[in-house]
Amino acid sequence: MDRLDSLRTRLHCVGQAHLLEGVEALPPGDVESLCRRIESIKWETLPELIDQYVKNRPAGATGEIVPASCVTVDPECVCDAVSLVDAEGLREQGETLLKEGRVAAFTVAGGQGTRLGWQGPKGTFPASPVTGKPLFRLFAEQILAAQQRWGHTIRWYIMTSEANDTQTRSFFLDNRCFGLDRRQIMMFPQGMMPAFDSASGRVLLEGPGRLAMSPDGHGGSYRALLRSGALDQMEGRGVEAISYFQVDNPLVPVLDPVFLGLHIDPDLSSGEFTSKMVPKCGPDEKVGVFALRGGVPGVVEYSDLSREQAGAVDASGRLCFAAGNVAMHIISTDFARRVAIEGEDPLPWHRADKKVTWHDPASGETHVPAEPNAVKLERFVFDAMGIAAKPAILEVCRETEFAPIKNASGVDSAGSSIQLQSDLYGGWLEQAGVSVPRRDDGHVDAAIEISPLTAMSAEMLSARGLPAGISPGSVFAC
Ligand code: UD2
Repeated sequence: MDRLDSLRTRLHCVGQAHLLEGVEALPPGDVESLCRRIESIKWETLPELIDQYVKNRPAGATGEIVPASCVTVDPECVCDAVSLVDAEGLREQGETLLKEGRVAAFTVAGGQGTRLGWQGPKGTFPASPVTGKPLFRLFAEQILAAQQRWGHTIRWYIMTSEANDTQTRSFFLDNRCFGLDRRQIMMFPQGMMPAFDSASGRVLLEGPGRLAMSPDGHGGSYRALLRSGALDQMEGRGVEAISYFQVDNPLVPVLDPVFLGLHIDPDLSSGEFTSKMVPKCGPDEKVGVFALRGGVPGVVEYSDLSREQAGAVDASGRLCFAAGNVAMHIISTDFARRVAIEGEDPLPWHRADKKVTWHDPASGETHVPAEPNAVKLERFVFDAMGIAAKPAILEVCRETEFAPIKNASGVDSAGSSIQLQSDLYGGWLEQAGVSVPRRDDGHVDAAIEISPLTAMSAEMLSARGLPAGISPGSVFAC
């Protein structure tokens, strides 16, 4: 009873006493998990957050925005905002990091994947064009290939969430970790945040004794890396650079030596936070863009760009705000630790208005809202860019690195991703002398898949054992 009384007092002080209403009627197991959940939340910090982000809409960021400067290794991509750097020099530096085991792979896989409508962790989604390999297997094969190439074990960290942690672990065990050593993989769940009633700021219950909670955004990864002991483990094993990527992109280069080389080049970067971008394919593409706001670098979400800003072009006709965020970053372990512990709130929260089914403890009724009734708060990983002394941004080629699977159909769906993967691998086969069928629109007219264990680039694909040609509408995997 002491425990409940002390929680009641704590909640009362912050206007959330309703959460323990009717608690006496709950089975003891439910009371225990409710208490544990309540104890996991820093209630003292909530009134200010609720005032700032829930009851009031945070004022939009102020300050003029200007395009961020980027670098490229492709002379054809050079323009006012993008300058040329030497690929070979950077590759050599990055390869040294890989050979010395100073890099870890890090996948953020805690999201709920609601847009895709897949029942299960997104990483279990069958993503490759011919054999339907799940996203996690595709990343694992890249890690295996990288280990063979650079001769060092590469540790893989995966951030899950409460909702998918158990399923994700079982999937890896059922698949024997896709050939990796179980000990080189570490999974940890990210933090959770309560959902708030938009009008009152009260934390919502999703059912009797159960708070409505959701993951705290990929920006929660800094704290999750620290709390889970992942950062300590990395540093103990000499890892200095974290290669961060999202779970939704089957083409992501998990470990890119040129990108790593840029990150540690003292002339080009402070070695804290380095990002990749691809030029937006049009003003309406729904990706955030790298920009400086009031002189501070960061990502401006597409929804925060005005129509004029999104459509503005420079003298050469190129979009001014073109640097699309593909969510690939290199983060140093030192920097991640600093962001995780710096002050109370080093990163801002972002508000999302959502429909959340809620239980009223006073009436015992459950309400299913027709309109958004709740606010969820998330942090974004790239907001730490503004804390880095000199973040660098590398322009890369969309066709070789970006084919995300986010939606059930249309743009950024499994269908569009499979076409993009086939287009890329078809191009590799053509470079190796294979005749590949193409439709009038230029897309490859076949499903083609090349495992990272066979080749990680066109140059690494040997013509030996390849067919002379592929028939239209057929499938080919190697
Ligand atoms: C993200 C970027 C967008 C663009 C795009 C490129 C944000 C806010 N926007 O949009 O600018 O670059 O990607 O593909 O990032 N995740 C977690 N925990 C969470 C929330 C997300 O692990 O609490 C993971 C999720 O599993 C996924 C990734 O973060 O791997 C992206 O999350 P998203 O789907 O919310 O972001 P998206 O695709 O709208």
